[in-house]
Amino acid sequence: MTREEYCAKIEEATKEFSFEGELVDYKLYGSGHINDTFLVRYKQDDGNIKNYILQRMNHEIFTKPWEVMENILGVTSFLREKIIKNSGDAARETMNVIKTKNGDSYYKDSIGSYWRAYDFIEGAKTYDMVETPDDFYQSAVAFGHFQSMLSDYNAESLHETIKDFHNTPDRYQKFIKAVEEDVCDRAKFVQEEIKFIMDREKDTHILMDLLANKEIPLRVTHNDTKLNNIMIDDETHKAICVIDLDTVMPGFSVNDFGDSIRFGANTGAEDETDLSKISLDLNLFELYTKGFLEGCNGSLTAKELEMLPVGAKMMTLECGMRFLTDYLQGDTYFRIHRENHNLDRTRTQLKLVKDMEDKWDSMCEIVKKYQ
Ligand code: ADP
Ligand code: GN1
Ligand code: MG
Repeated sequence: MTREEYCAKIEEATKEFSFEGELVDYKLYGSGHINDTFLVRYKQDDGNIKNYILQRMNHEIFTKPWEVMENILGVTSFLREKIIKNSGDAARETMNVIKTKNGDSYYKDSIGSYWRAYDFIEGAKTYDMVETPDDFYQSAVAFGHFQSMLSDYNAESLHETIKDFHNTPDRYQKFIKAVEEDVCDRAKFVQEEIKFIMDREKDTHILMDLLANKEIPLRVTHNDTKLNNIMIDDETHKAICVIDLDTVMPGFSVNDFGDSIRFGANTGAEDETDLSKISLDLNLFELYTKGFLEGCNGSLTAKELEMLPVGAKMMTLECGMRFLTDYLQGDTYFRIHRENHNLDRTRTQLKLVKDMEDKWDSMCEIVKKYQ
C-alpha cells in the first residue's frame, strides 16, 4: 500500500467512529511493536482540540480482532466499576473504547483492516526507558494492582487472543523449527545465540511443570507488562493507567512481574547495539519487587513469590527466543526499523539472561526480603 493509499484508509476509518468535532490532523504515534497507532486531533466548537487514539489492529497476529475487543470491553467495564467504587477517575484510570457510529467496538474497512479507537489519556505518558526509579516503582504498584483488581474477573469469559502466548516450551519448539527450516539462510550468522538458547532448554519448562503439578495457579494477567504499556501522570508521577490490553488472558503472575523486569530493569534499551550497556540493575529489581508485591496486596502464594526471579529470567529468555525466531523467519512479526533489528534485540535479551544468572543469588535474596 502506498502512503497515499494508507492515509486514505486512516481517513476512511476516522469517519466511522463517534469522534467529537472536526478532524484537524493525525500522526503515527508511540513505539509499540505490534499495532499501527495514530494520534488523531479534533477541533471542538469552542476551538479547543480533543485528542483520540486510533489503531489499526494487527490482525495477522490477532487473527480474531473481535475477540480481542470483546475481552477489552469486558475488562475495561469491570475495572471502570471498581474505579468508580473506589472514588477514582474512571476517565483516566482505565482505557475508554470509542464505539463506531453503528455502536460496534471496531471497524472493518474496505480492504479488511480492523480499526479501533480510544479516548486519549491526557497529561500522562509512556516511557521507553526508566527515567527516575520512582516512576518504575509506581509502575510496579500499578501492574500489581491491575492483577489484584482482576483477581475476581471471570477468567472463563476471556478469549485466548494469541494461543500459547507465554507457553515457553512451545515457544522453544517454534524456535527450533525456525532454526531447522532456516528459510532466510540466516542461521549461519547466529550459531552462538542458537547455542545459548539450546543450552537452556530445560529452564523453559519450569513454570509449565509447576502449573501441571498444581503448584502455581493461572490468574487473569496482562501478559505484556513493559514500561511503555503504562501511562505515568506528568504531574504526580503516579502510574495511572495500564494500557495495551490485547493480551489480557489467563497467565502466570510471575510472568507479569518478569516482563516488567526484562524491559525496565535493564540498564540499556531493548534494542541497544552496545552490549556493554546491558545488565540487570539490582536496585531497580528491588524497587519493582517491592512495588509489585504492594500492588498485589498479599494475593501471591509462597510458591509464586519464590518463582519471581524465574519469571524474570523466563520472560527475558522467551523474548530473546521470539526475537531470534522472527529474525530467522524474515522479520514478519515484530516491527523493525533497521536491518538486523530483531537480531540486536535478541542479543540484548540473551546478555540480560546471562547477567541474571550471574546475579541469581542476589535476586533471590531481594525477593526473600519482601515475602
Ligand atoms: P502496541 O500493541 O503496538 O504496543 P499500544 O496499544 O501499546 O500498541 O499503543 C502504542 C503507544 O500508544 C503506547 O505505548 C502509548 O504511548 C500510546 N497510547 C496507546 N493508547 C493510548 C491512550 N489511550 N492514551 C494515550 N496514549 C496511548
Ligand atoms: C510486543 O505490543 P508491544 O510492543 O507492547 C509483544 C510482546 C513483547 C514485546 C517486546 C502482542 O509488545 O509480547 O514482549 O513486543 N506483544 C505481542 O518488546 O506480541
Ligand atoms: Mg504496547
